[in-house]
Amino acid sequence: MALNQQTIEQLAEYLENCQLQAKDTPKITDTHPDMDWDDAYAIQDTILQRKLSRGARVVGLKAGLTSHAKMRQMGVTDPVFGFLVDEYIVNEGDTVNTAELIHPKVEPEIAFVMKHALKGPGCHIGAVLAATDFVMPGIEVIDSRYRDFKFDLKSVVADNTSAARFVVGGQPVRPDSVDLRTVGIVLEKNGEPVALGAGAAVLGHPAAAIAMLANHLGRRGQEIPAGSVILSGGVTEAVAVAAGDNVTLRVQGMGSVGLIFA
Ligand code: 0L1
Ligand code: MG
Repeated sequence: MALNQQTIEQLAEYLENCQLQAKDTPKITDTHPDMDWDDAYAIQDTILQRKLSRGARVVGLKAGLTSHAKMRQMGVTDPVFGFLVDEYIVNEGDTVNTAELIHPKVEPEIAFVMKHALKGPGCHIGAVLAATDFVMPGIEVIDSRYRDFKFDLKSVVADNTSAARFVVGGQPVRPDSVDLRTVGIVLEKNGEPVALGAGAAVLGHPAAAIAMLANHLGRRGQEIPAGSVILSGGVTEAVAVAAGDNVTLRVQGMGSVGLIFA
């Protein structure tokens, strides 16, 4: 690690305050160019510890930047991983208060809910499907704390991969009842389709993102707990939203899920 413990704690407090106060910042590698991957995940872990100490509960995990469309949009080449806590949950059809966010965007995702724990290394798509209880449509609301979404991957990891809100819903289905590669998705904003795609846009198969997450955690001595909800990453590029917008995600054979922004 390149940063000392005090700097990691200061950066975690700073970034979490940016989230809680909805204020943006230049990316933290501008002032800490030597920050390494362990530092980045240590800052993310410290943000999680801060939330847990105030009574938050971990409800799941997320993989981000898992489609070429997203990677191209953000000018990066690798997936990243983050946590989901209860303060990010929005119920189906509920309203998201944009005053609590900086510059929200929505991502259409396939969410996995795990029946069994999953531990890497060596985790593959088959192991993911065997451990999955059901899959369902999910919309992630991302809100990078970095000004104009200008960042590098380490800064994004430290910022818990821009996680802000998410909703899951629609019609959950067993993973063996659907071909997650060919399943079609339509994201609508204010009744108009704004992004279209198929599951294979996510690393060839959305379960591959979950396997990557399990292998990433395995290298850190951690696992995906049973019961977790996991967002496998945006199928398309992210779409900016503002107060007054409503967003619906339709996933073939899995119904739809929606959110309103006020
Ligand atoms: O969930 C995601 O794919 C977002 C990862 C972080 C990058 C961004 O803010 O777009
Ligand atoms: Mg996402």
